[in-house]
This record gives sequence, C-alpha cells and structure tokens, in this order.
Amino acid sequence: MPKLSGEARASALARIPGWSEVSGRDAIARKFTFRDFNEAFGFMTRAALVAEKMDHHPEWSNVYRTVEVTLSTHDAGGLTEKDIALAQAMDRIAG
Ligand code: H2B
Repeated sequence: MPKLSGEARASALARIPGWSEVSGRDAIARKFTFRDFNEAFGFMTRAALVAEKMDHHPEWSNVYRTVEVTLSTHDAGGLTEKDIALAQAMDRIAG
C-alpha cells in the first residue's frame, strides 16, 4: 500500500473535508462530538467492527461524548488510501 502524495493525496483529502492533517506526522485526525456517551460509544462499537473487517485500526480516545480519532497506516509509515476509506466509513457511521 503506497503512501499518498501529490495529486492523489490532494484529491483523497478533498473527499474527507471533516478531517485535518496532523502536524509533525503523516496522519489525519478528526474529533467527533455526539449527544451523549451512549451515542459516542455506539459509534466506537460500529467503527471498531468496520476497522476489524478492514484490518485497519484507528488510534482513538473517548471522553464522555467526544471521540478523537487519528488515522495513519503504520505498515507504510504514513497516509494511504486505507486511511481515507476508514475515515469515510467513520463519517458515514457518525451520520
Ligand atoms: N492498522 C493501521 N492503522 N495501520 C497498519 O499498518 C495496520 C493496522 N496493519 N492494522 C495491520 C493491522 C497489520 O498489523 C496486520 C498484521 O494486518
């Protein structure tokens, strides 16, 4: 899985406008805020099942009704299409 660069990277990032590039490392991040803990944990549960199916796992943390997610492909040492695909799946799950 090659790291995203150049035009492919720019067009991939344009597909996930809610996410930003992390400074100091090749990764993207988004903070999701839900109505309450139940919704936040429901999101994590559904996203975890998708991530496991994709064999691609998020770095994330939960505080009450927020979930902070960082995505990067560890095997590639940076951002790949796998991160974009998981970001899109998470966006869909969050609604
Ligand atoms: N998740 C992420 N984010 N990056 C990886 O490189 C990665 C992963 N590699 N999940 C997978 C698992 C790999 O370790 C297994 C063996 O397929």
